[in-house]
Amino acid sequence: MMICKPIITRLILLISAFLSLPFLAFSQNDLIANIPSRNTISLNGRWQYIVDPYETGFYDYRFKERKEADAEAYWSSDVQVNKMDRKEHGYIDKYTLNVPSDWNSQNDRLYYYEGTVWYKKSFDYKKSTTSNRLFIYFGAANYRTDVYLNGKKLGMHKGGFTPFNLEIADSVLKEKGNYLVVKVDNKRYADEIPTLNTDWWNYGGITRDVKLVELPASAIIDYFIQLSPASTNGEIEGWVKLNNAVPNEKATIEIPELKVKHTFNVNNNLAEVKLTLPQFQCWLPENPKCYKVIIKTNSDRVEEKIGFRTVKVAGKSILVNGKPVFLRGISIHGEIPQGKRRAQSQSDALQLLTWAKELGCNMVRLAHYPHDEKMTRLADSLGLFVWSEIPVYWTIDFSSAAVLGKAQAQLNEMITRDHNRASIIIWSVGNETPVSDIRTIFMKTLLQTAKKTDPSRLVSAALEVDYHSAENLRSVDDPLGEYVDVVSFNEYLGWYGGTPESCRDARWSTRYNKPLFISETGAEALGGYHGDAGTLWTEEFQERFYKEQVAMLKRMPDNYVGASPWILADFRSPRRNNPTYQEGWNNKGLIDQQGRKKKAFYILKNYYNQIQTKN
Ligand code: GCB
Repeated sequence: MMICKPIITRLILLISAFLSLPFLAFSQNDLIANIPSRNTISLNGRWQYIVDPYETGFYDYRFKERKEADAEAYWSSDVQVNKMDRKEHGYIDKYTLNVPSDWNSQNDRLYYYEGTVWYKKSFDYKKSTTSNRLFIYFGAANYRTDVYLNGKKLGMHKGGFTPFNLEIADSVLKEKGNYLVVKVDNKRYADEIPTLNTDWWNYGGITRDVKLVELPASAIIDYFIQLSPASTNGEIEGWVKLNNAVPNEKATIEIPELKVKHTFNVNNNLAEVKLTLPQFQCWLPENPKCYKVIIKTNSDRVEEKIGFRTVKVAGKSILVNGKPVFLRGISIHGEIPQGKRRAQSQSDALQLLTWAKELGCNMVRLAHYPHDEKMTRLADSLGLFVWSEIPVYWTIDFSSAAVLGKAQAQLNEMITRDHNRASIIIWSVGNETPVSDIRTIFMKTLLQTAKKTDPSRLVSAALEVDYHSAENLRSVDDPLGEYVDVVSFNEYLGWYGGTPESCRDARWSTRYNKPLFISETGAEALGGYHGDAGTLWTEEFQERFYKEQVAMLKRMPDNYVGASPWILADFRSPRRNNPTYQEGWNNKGLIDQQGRKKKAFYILKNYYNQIQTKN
């Protein structure tokens, strides 16, 4: 009997969905949580580099992967010892790049580059105690990263927006002159995440911090200290995960300001945490109260500030701390338009989130991939709800179990890094994925993985809308609606189809009895280009678009819980090639390429101010 391929694929996906486990692991070690609270040595700064479009440092002339000891591999020493040593690679100070940063914005030769760049850094390191373990930690590097120390491979990671750490064995480490080489490759592939096609620039490089991290032999690897979703009275249900726990180990949680101190037994490297907070202030955007929480074992100690709040869906509302909230949001790319570059620093995060605050937001949708950890930590302290997303964008290969594994790996890394952030209320598993049975199984699996990994938050995905012309009705019918907590959709009525005035009689609904969120809407305007509101690309046209949208938003059905229009600031996109008004930019920003506010900024701000005053 012939079994057709789609059935086999569906079966594989179903089994993996059932197991809800990644098929392949893409980072070799468990992620270490809360790096800022660890003993670290920064490796940021200038790194020497080699641009290697043919990957000569990785493959030999037969295009076979080079052996570890191959002297021509770019992880091997570039030092010429004898005058007859032929070295066809070398790291010199004439060629250096800043880390963290994308490479495209640092050098004109790399503006459009997609491929391999080798980075090299030397460092000295003396262990303080012999029992300490040492790791190298990358906040993110896009997309595939291969790490070598003193000619030995430490590991490989895939995924351009999530952190990873690799252990450095004592046998590899030297006190002086460690030779660290990192191969970063940002080529796009059909079976990666994101895939070949996106509407944002594929910035390459080591885009986030690099650090050496010291851990004791028996260490706290991760912990989850959150109110249980059902909590009405400060009940915390969580866990502390250890690595190499000693027999009879115990984990203590302390919150000094609340005079909380509880100790829990550790079994199989895990302590289950159950405690009730005495009277405390809930975290909310209006009062982003965070408490210092100390997690201790006999040999390890970490601390950080954690806010406590509940979030759940009840009927058509999102309830935070038991009360309905309306999300005055904005979508954000991790880019600084004035620098034509990725956002990478604390001041970049402050710039983006301050703009969102000025707009009157209480929520940001961090699109379309996990942003720098500095963003989510700052959202905690500034008081902004966060939607955080993995780059399952458009036409991923939904029929592949291996691709599902890659998506799950990124999802796990995103959640692990940020599952103690009060600001994050929604994990999103993707954006505008085309409806099909196989896609729905794939996405449903991701939603279930997110829920299983973190039951304390909502799950969603940005969906598309169906148009029923007979009733002039636009509705979200996507079968994935059944599995999300919040039905979110992107609509561009008046930009992609219709005129802004089409909004006047547009009706919206969903067949799911759930909260309805507009994850995108927007129109382009070239900053500083003025004319009448009937001329496309002018700020006046964008302003007209927003006026009509806002009037429509005021008439949305009663399950409408908010919006995150597209987008805070203009961003680079290779798909936007109008030679006069785009030139490689998506100009739907409310803030332009120079960082100036466009006219439409004030229309949305006004709407948000009105809602705020009404509430
Ligand atoms: C969308 C996508 C977003 C695009 C935007 C646009 O629906 O989700 O990534 O950039 O539209 O500008 O067309």
